[in-house]
Amino acid sequence: MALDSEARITPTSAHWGTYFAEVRDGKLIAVHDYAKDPSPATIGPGIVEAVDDPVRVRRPMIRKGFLEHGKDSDRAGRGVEPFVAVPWDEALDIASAELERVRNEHGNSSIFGGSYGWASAGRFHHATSQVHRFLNSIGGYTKSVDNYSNAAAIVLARHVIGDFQKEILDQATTWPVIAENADLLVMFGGLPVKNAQVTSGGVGRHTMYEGLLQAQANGVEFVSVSPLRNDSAPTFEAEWIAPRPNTDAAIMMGLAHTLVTEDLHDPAFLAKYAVGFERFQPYLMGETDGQAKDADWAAEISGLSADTIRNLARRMASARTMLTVTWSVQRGDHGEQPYWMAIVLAAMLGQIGLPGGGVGLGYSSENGVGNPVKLFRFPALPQGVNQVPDFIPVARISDMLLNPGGTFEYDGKTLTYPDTRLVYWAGGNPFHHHQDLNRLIKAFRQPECLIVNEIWWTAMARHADIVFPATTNLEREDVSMTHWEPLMVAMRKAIEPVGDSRDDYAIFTGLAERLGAGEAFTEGRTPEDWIRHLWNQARQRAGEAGFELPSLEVLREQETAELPPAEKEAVLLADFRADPDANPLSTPSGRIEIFSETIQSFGYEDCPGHPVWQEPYEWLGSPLVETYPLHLISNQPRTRLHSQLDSGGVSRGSKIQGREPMSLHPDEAAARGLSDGDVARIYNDRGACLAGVIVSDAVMPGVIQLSTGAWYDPLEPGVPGTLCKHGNPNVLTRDKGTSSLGQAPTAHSVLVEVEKFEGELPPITVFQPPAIEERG
Ligand SMILES: Nc1nc2c(c(=O)[nH]1)N[C@H]1C(S)=C(S)[C@@H](COP(=O)(O)OP(=O)(O)OC[C@H]3O[C@@H](n4cnc5c(=O)[nH]c(N)nc54)[C@H](O)[C@@H]3O)O[C@H]1N2
Ligand SMILES: Nc1nc2c(c(=O)[nH]1)N[C@H]1C(S)=C(S)[C@@H](COP(=O)(O)OP(=O)(O)OC[C@H]3O[C@@H](n4cnc5c(=O)[nH]c(N)nc54)[C@H](O)[C@@H]3O)O[C@H]1N2
Ligand SMILES: [Mo]
Repeated sequence: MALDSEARITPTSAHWGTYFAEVRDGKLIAVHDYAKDPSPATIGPGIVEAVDDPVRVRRPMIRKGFLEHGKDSDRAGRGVEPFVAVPWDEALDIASAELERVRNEHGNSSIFGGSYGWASAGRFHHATSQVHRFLNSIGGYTKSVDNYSNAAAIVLARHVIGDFQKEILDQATTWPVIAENADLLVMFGGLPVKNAQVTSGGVGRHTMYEGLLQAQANGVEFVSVSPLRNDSAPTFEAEWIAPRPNTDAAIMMGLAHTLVTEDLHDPAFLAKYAVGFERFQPYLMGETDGQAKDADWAAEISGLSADTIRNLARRMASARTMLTVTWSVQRGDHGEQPYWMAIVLAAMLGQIGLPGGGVGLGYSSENGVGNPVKLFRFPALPQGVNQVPDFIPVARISDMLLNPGGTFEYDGKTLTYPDTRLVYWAGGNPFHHHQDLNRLIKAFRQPECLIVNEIWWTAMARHADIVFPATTNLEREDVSMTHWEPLMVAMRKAIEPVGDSRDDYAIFTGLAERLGAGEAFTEGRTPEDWIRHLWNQARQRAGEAGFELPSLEVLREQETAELPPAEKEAVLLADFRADPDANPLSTPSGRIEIFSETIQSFGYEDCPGHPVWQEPYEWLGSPLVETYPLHLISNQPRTRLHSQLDSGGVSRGSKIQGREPMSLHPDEAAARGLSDGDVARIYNDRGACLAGVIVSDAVMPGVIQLSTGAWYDPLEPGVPGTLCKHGNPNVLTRDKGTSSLGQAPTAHSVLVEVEKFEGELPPITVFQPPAIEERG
């Protein structure tokens, strides 16, 4: 669409929505929401300032010490020394020589290319797909498995209920069915609408909020079990139950115990659809360890009253109840347990497979969960074959770098950490996503070479030896097509690449050609050829599935296309309920496993054969509260996606004196002399950061809330334990797996203390580029 001779409006897609970019004189001046979206995200406009801001990486950069000494450089210079700007050819030569050296001297398993991260929307220019394809084309790499979002659930679910993605999330009962049939939603972690702004790969219509409104209009009642009142939007008038964080498994056991003692559970359902209740029941009733897991016991642990727990159990048993659990609840120590226990509790209620009843694991964690959409297998960039068998569970990265040759447990296997010499990252930010950043800094000093493709000077780019400047999706053509989302978007190039940036495909082509793998990587295709190739594959699969997608030309003309509606309304595990013999689960027994012989056989003390209550390493019931009395909830930010667009206007507009906002209860604030607008220092033994204060009774006492995603901004770069001036919570979190089973991240189990920051406020420097030297 053309406005006048200088203005153009072109469609694009982001993980948080579909947008129309308005460009004048080659500059992005606005992004407009998609007209058919009933609840556009607040995140979108952040790109307008960020796309060409001072912290864009504009040219290839090499850390000074690395340019001078290569693999023998002082690696403590990472994140400290200045960078030197070098021409593209020279940077590509240096990087490819390092890749060549490492694969010859140490083998491809010494290249870590896990490269976790959300990257950007767009099927072709998906940075993590690109880096994996590239590394496979040169002989392979050590990869990572699972994710930071729901890794404990992924590993647990395959043993106890089925494949987490394909059989649980993809089949989740849809919002219209819930609105139509449920009486009661009991929401562990609430259902924060802020998180449903996002679906990985793109969103057309944000439907989750609408779904909740519809449910409310139909008289559905809401109970939110969460440390934060606003995890259920005020509109829904949910009853707010605020337990100590990380005590959900105990609360669910208290509910389960009440069901048994009051004869409210469903033995017929358990007998027909589950195995092992008889091996769990003695633990629940206290026959095995002398401790009944009754409501009084759960009240003691959670800080709730026993009556609250008993009444909730009765209410759940007397209505069509959907039990929902956000992914956050398993992102804590022993995170497998609340998820397993939620499945057991729902099985005891006997409503699994009924419309509007049973269990939902991840509603609101992305808009896509429960979105009524036709399931369609969109094509993806082929990754090739990885010849290296080594892998790590994704959150074990620091462990891997610090313990080459060391062994660890994961899902019944004893595995060995490879000896990592080179790390390649594209499309992710470990200084956002990983826990215990001071430990991560030490870990990143181990490899001989660290290469990063980045758009902005994130802390990850600042800690690299070689940085290649990457484009944003507004600087390239693409097509967005993604899971859980019916809308496909022709993403158009709106502006020229900023500075000397290139897309990841061009960067990897340059490297692959130097390493004799040019043809293997590109298959002779230009980006336009690839986009057409992928789109044509989608069209072919559509034909096989009995519907049509337009040609690429027509798609670009009409800007978007939509999948046909789903054939039937999804009700999770309805087929299993109808006939469990004909439609068994993919678990070993084909049934819901309340007791898992497989998990029991692993012999893990930290994850035995049935759900148990085990204390998290840090929680409000641990002795550590005498030193660190506050539980930190570092949940997802409302104003951005993780660390993306933190330098843009929307995110920066939310800061207090330039710091990330932190909310705490009026009593906690008063005890520390804190008021709205102050700056506080949050600290524990692992680190410290500053944050801006919001005093709010929407946070329970004993808890503080500081979202993830403020860019790491160290007061003294390179000094372990130094203050983060800006408010990155991962200087405080602990780097430990959920258990030997899942080895998933545990960002939500951390205690801290807070004090007023009285000194002179150090300026935020992370939104300026690092020191850059010119040569010659
Ligand atoms: N404390 C705490 N920590 C957490 C969480 C928490 O709840 N609490 N949540 C965890 C979860 S669930 C997740 S998923 C992770 C998210 O962690 P990440 O996915 O690593 O976070 P992002 O900020 O999305 O990082 C993506 C990076 O890719 C870059 N990028 C975007 N597009 C492109 C591109 O086209 N090319 C290249 N080369 N780069 C690109 C962006 O600039 C950005 O720096 O964080 C985890 N960390
Ligand atoms: N705007 C925005 N949306 C996002 C993202 C983003 O960065 N920005 N990230 C996306 C990604 S990658 C993911 S994985 C999802 C994550 O989705 P979630 O994991 O569901 O998101 P969180 O915001 O971490 O947590 C939701 C709420 O759970 C509560 N909670 C935390 N710990 C506990 C606990 O122990 N017990 C109980 N009962 N409640 C607890 C917190 O109060 C928190 O607000 O969000 C996605 N959506
Ligand atoms: Mo995530």
